[in-house]
Amino acid sequence: MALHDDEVARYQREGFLKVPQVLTPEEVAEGLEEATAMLRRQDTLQWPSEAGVVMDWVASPELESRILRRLVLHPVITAMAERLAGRPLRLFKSELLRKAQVGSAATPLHADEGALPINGAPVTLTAWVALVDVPEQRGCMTFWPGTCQLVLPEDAEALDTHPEVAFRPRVTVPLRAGDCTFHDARTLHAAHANTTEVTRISLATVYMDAEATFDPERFLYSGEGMTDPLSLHLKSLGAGQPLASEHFPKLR
Ligand SMILES: O=C(O)CCC(=O)C(=O)O
Repeated sequence: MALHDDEVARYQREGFLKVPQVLTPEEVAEGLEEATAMLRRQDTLQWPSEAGVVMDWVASPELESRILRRLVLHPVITAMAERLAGRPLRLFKSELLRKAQVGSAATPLHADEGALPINGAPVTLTAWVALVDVPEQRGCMTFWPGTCQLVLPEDAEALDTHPEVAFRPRVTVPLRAGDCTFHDARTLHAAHANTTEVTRISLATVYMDAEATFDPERFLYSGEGMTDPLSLHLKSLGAGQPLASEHFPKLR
């Protein structure tokens, strides 16, 4: 399964792309079973908001699970990521996301770039893979096409008050289990709350330019007591150091 040139051109213009059925039904079933067990068993990190918990997640699930590692470094998904980026990439991080049924909060409008401690990286992108069906009412994502080309303030919480964003068209992208969206780290996106009886489970993996280096200024986690393996490793790095250790394997 490969991307067409017009899909790559659309991604470069709009900053996001939906690709149906990047996973087979068997991969979805196996991944969902593993993900469900992991989310039940492990402590999770949380994104709180005034309206409630946006979602919670297991950081770097690929370190604990051979099955999820296969999805994080899935040959079809990583080949598409490199095609969209137009350059060699490394894994930066992966998160196993859960948006709880009834009672979760919407994911606020934001772009990822300001929260990623990566510089020297012309390209950073996320593959967001649905492990259950994600219609609008289960919290599918909405993207603001072309915002990857805008220079916007870093304050994500304030972005929706900016008219240049408020009056731009947006695209809401429901996904079937096994579908994937790719989005550029500068593309504005958000997601609805999950108002269904089914938990939204997905795997979001961030890939970065193979030459990327560490930018501690953007390391939001530092000093916040984060103890997951990736955060501990990042805390050991100096400014400008290449993100090239075994934590960040090249995709090929
Ligand atoms: O899953 C969500 O609701 C938001 C995910 C997100 O912001 C991301 O993957 O960059």
